[in-house]
Parts: sequence; structure tokens; C-alpha cells
Amino acid sequence: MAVLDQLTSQEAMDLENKYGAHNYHPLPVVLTRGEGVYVWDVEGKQYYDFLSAYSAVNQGHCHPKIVNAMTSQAQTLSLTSRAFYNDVLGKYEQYATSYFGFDKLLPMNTGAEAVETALKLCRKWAYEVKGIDENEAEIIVCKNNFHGRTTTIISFSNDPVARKNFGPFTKGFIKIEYDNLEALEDALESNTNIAGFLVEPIQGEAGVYVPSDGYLAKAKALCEAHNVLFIADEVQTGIARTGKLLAVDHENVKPDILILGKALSGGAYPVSAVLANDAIMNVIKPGTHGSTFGGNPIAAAVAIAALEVIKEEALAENAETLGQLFRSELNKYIETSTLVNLVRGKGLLNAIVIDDDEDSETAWNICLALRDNGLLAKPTHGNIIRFAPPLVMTEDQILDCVHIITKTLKTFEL
Ligand code: IF1
Repeated sequence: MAVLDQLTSQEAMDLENKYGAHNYHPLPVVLTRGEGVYVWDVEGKQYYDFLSAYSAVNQGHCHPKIVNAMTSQAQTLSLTSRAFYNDVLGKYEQYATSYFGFDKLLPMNTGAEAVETALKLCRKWAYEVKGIDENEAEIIVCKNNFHGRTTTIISFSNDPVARKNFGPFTKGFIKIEYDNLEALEDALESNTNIAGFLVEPIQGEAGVYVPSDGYLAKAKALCEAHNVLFIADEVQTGIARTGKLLAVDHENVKPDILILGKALSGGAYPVSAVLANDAIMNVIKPGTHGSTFGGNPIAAAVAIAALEVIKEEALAENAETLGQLFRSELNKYIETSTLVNLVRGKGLLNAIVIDDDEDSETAWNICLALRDNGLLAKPTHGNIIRFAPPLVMTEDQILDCVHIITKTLKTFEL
């Protein structure tokens, strides 16, 4: 067998199982091609993609404009490292800072790296601007957060699977309940060494948990009153997914530090970034932080194209409209369902909650049946299924998807 011979699904899965570390439990489907809202498996079956690579592929699979930017830059200059300037990074930084309304951008590659960058930036600001004594800074985080997989980030996770036997852990984090302003206020007042508050505007991994109206705006105001940086992790919620450019835009909140990843490249390439104004970002000096690949010309060219697509195709507006339609159609079904308790979400980041235990197999089995019916989704817990299609959907397509989902759910009703 030549290395690049076309594999059957079974062969491809066997290879991953035998030669790859077992750090995932994928749905058994082997994809070979994607275009827009669709992906195809190696046997040629077509599916709606309702995961969008965890919201990285907001612009749709293989968007021609993004692919074009990537291939043409790849043929010109791919990587210089930051030891030298390149002629694309500055253009990207100018474009993205004006796009999101910040003075400066610090380019990284993955979401976790960008979160790490934001934490380092926040701590440095705390010591050098706010005046906290060295090594005393604390950052407030939320229970049931998901911010990535690095040692420091899992240090403030409360997911036992993500943490078990990876210690010792990084200190300097205070964990409070999500969507609880009193808890935030208590934590802010608990000591004078609080540097920042790191929060997901909607908790994705927790099961698309949307906080109460006004939570983010009031949390931001509390942070301001305590001279504490409000750090928004919009890696998953950002870039049109929730029906606005950023999820914090629903409450007109401007974070002090903004973390982006995933759809910043439309899924074509790992591109992440941290944005902040000069009063914060200027604590970063040569040598204090960096990355070989961060800000490389391909990433810069891809990110410009990916951000342009969001505006040109009005994807935030489309996510808002189709999201409302999706939830209202599913709610019609849920009214008479004994299987599904509710649908929740914003824009095209939604989840249904199944009336079963968190550690049940129901959501997984429903996802297998959805796959058989031509739609790919993934459980976030045993009883929650996330629905996050690419934002380039049409109304007809989303109604077709609602049909597939309700038809499938019906077969699980008691
Ligand atoms: C995996 C979830 C999504 C994120 C937020 C940072 C990162 C992520 C808010 C890190 C990453 C991922 C990674 C993925 C599963 C996943 C996820 F199910 F855990 F919640 F998207 F829904 N901040 N989210 O959601 O970004 O370093 O991965 O680029 O397989 O671990 P990354």
C-alpha cells in the first residue's frame, strides 16, 4: 500500500488507533473533503458539518478566498520568524486592530497559546502598571471553564479528566461560579492583588451555557471599579459565531484583553491573537514573549482574508437570523418531546439538553444516528449535543438540518 493510497474508513480508523496517541474518542466517520457547510467521507457520503471544527470553520470549509490567500502566500514567503520583519504582518495587525477596535495585536497560533499570552500580559500589567507586589497577582476564573490544554490552563480547570495526574499546578488563580456577580464582587474584594478576570462570554464545553442578560456588562463594570482587567476568551464565541462579531458585543462590552483563535483563520491554518490597548500591551518588550510561527506571513494573509469574508458575506447577521430560526423550529419539536428538555444558545452556537444523566450514552447514540442521517455533531457531555454549523448556511439548508435532527430525535423518544 502506498502511503497516499485512498483508505477505507475502517483502514483510516485502524491506523489512527494503532499509531496515534489515544487522546480523542472521535465519532466513527472519516472525512476526506469539505466545501461550505458540507463534508464528505471516504466512501463519498455527504454530511452537514454541525461542529465546524469547534467553531473554527465559521466561513465554511475551503472558502475559496481564504484558500487563495493561503496558497498564494505559501508560494511567496511562508516563515521568517520574528527575527526579521515580513511585509504581511504589519498589514494584518493594522487591519485586525481597526476591525476589532484595539491599539495593538500580539499574534500567536493556537487558542491555548493566546490564553497563556493573555495571562502573562495581565500579570505583567499588574506588576508594572497596577503596582501589585511581584508574584502576588491573582486572576479570577470561572468554574467549568474551558480555555485550553497547557499546564497553566488546566491548573484552573475543574474537569478531573483534563487535570488528573498532570500536576503540580500553577498558582495564582481564584475560581468562582460562572454567571454569578455576587461571587465576582466577593472575589474582587477578597484582596488587593487581583489582576484580571478571565471569562468565556458563553461557556462552550460546559454545554453552551449562556449567562444571564447583563452579566457580562455588569462584570465588566465591577472589574473597572476595582482596576482589574476584563479578559474575554472569544476563541470559540468570537468572529460572528453568536450573531455578532464578538459575543461581548451583545452587551456592548469592550474587554481590556481580547483573545481570538479558531475562526480567525476560517479553519485553514492555526492563527490566534491577543488584542489590547497600548496602556496594557506596551508592558510587552522585546524578549518577554514570542513564538517561532506567531505572525508568520501565511497566518497573516489567511487571517486578513478570513476576516474580510465575515464582513463581505455578512456572516454575523446570517448567524443571528438562522440561529433564531433554528431555535424556534427546534422549540416547536421540544414542546411535545419527552426526550429533549431544551435548546439554548446564541446565533449559531447552540445545544440541546437531553433528558438523561450526564454520564449516559444517549447523546453519543443520537450523534451516531445523526451521522447515519447525514449530519455530524458531537456531544459535550453525555446528555448535551452542541450544534454549531458553518455560518455560510442558507435558510433552506438550516430547515433541512432541522428536519434531519427532529427526524432522528423522534426515533429516540420513549
Ligand atoms: C479540543 C470544547 C470547543 C476554547 C476556548 C481556548 C481554547 C478553546 C473558549 C483553546 C478550545 C476546543 C479545543 C478542543 C475542544 C474544544 C471545545 F469542547 F472543549 F469546548 F471548541 F467547544 N478557549 N476549544 O473553546 O484553543 O488551543 O484548542 O486552539 O479538542 O481540546 P486551542
